[in-house]
Amino acid sequence: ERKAINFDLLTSKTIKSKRIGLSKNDIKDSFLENLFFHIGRVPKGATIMDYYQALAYTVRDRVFKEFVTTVKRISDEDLRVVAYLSAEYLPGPHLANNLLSLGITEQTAAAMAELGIDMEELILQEEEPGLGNGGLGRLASCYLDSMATIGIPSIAYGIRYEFGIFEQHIKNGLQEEYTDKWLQYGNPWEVVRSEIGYNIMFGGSTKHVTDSNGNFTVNWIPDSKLRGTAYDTPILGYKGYGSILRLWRAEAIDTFDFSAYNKGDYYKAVQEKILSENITKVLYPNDEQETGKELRLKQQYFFVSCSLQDLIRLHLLQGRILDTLHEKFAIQLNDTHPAIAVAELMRLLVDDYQIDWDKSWNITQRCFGYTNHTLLPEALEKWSIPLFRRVLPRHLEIIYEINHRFVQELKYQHGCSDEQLSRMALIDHSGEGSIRMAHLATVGSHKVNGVSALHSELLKKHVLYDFAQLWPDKFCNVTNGISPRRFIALSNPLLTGLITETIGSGWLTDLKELSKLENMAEDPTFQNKWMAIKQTNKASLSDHIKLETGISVDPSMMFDVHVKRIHEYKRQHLNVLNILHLYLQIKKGNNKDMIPMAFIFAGKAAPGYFMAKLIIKLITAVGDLINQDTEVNDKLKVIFLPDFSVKKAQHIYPAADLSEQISMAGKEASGTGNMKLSLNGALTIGTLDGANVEMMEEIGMDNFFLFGLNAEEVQHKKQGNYKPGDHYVHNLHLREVMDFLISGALSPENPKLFQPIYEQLLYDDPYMIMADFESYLISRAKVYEEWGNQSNWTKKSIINVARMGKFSSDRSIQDYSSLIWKIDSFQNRP
Ligand code: CRA
Repeated sequence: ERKAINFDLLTSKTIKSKRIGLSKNDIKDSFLENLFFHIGRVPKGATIMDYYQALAYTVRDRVFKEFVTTVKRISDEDLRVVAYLSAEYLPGPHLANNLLSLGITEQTAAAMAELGIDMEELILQEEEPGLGNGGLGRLASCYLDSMATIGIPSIAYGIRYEFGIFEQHIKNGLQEEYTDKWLQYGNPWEVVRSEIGYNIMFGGSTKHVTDSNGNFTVNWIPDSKLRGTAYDTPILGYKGYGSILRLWRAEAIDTFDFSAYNKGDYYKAVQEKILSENITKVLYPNDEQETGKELRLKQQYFFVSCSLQDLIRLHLLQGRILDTLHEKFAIQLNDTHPAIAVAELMRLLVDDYQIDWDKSWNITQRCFGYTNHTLLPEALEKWSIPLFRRVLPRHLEIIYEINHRFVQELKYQHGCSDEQLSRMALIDHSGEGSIRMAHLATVGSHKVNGVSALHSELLKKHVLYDFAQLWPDKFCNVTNGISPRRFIALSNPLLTGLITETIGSGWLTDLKELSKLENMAEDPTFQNKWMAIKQTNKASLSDHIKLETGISVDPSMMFDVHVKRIHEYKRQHLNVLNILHLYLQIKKGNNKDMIPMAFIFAGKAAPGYFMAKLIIKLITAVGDLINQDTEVNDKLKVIFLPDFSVKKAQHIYPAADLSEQISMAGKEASGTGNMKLSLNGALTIGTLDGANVEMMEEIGMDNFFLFGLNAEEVQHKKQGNYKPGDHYVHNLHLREVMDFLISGALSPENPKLFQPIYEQLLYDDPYMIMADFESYLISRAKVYEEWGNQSNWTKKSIINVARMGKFSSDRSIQDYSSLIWKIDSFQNRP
């Protein structure tokens, strides 16, 4: 219990003080002060990293001021708050983004310049927190940015992995993984809150007891305990409000086991500490692939329990009772990674706070919303029951109880058949038995949403069919979006400048305003400026490519960009088959009118994913063949940029001409790279998958290169008798390419290297590459034709940008707020 904080002390007086002032001189003074008092250096002896850190602290102080102001408002007005639970975040570098949000980029650069320091160089020093695998983690960070920008009271919870996503190196064309070192030089953006910590229990057994008054309670007697400590990173919205990213780190409760120490076993005494800290050591590097590992379950439970205990503390601190928890918090589950929250909240309410089951269940269901991000069967989380019992014995009992009541309801209220019951149950009884986390999340939430219109439909039709029949109103859609601050204002300052000069700056917080650019699409002067900017961005990427790979790329080539995680369903290998086709045409002399093209790939493969790693090797092998062949390399270049990250992505998107969004229809839940590239003026070649469908609706058929089977056709073909070999027989180009693939020419040292890809395509082809190849080539022919008329291409590029309004994450957050959270933004409040 502590006294109420006097916020006024923190805001009214200090805000005006120099300490956090926003003028050039204030920034300069703070910077020098931080360099001396925080880093312990004088300018003469300081390294560039010292300078970066001093500037980071200078900016962080100013961000905290906004955060404190927002917290005061939430507390004063007793507002409803979103708690976003996600096992992954990919915030990207903070410095430049915070400067942008504070609106102090210019004066800070000037302050640094007066000290003889190049601010851009400092910005490049920052190691980004790679606390996620791909789209899901980045989406969470875009949503945080939007909640803070619009002013949705929010707190985001996650895990402070000591090692984030691995660093990808390419050696001999193969991916090698190195540990990520994001905390190597400390992290100036976070504050450790040592006083905010919770005990977390694991294992052991439960004891059911009835006391002398006849009250029934359950005691969980764990066999280990550890402590989760909060690490806070303040988040600032664009010229907006504050939010917080609260990440939990696992620590031992007693840093030392004294009984062991006293017996002289020093090693054992330290061991517990080491084991405890293991929980938050490392991010599992799998994108949409469940591993079922014990440590992963522990990670999930650890951060969920810390977060829920924290919410309960905050709730009670405001002098409220737990019966109203759902009125004050909307808790969003980012996929099933935090779905154990349903059982944990029940445990906290029923066991720790002695609230009866029905009331607790009512609170629980009304608190949670669940977002599903994938239909891929290998990504749907299931926990084996023996493992679950070992780690979370009490939660297993609670899940059995939820399941029992649910099954009774299905049977007696809804008259469901035994078949339906076994399909819908939380427990899958096959084998050793397992818990279906998507079912737990669905039953325990009041709303379930998919991440694009198509995905939400398919969710209702397949994965959660029975649930959607039972509770049609529970299901809704919120199409993903991206932060225009990070993915154009920060990453593409030249284009941002041109747009703002043309239509004003309102578009950065109301992306629909981009539609005002439509008038300019055919204006030759505007087109020229537009093209010149793209050219400059391409030249800059080309320099970067040279630096990273040693390969020269002529910036006048068409930049054809395929950047995302490497996965068979995303079909990087379909792109490669086309490159080989072009190569073979050149070799045959059919290259008269060919457009010079640079194919740029980037993306990480899960370390244990054989096919994905082989696809990387295939891309680099094709690159080695083509980039050195003087007969070909003025027409084609193939680049694999290692270690894709938010930072790298920001460099690549602005330079793209063509965006490859070519997943097999029905597999990509939404995609967000598609939006980022289009917002930077790339035209898309893509299938009717995920959010591509809605993008095409907005952008128009004429400005989008569509190809391939749609989701229904894929489904139909799969149920029929699909024979990929038929395409091999009937399509000459495909045959040539496949024969070349297996010829050994790509890997003379190991001629059979690519046989697994070859055979899978020819005999199985689960991702319908053979079926879509011809259509892809036809669509590409249209790309070449359009590229031939640069003014027309530029017009389409402008139209693409002008019609991206819908895909701002601000719109997504508004949808979540009105459909699911029922929370008003500060902006809409008096
Ligand atoms: N891998 C989907 O595949 C989607 C993001 C964010 C993914 C993407 O199509 O854009 O989520 N799914 O919604 C996922 O992580 C666990 O499932 C992704 O990033």
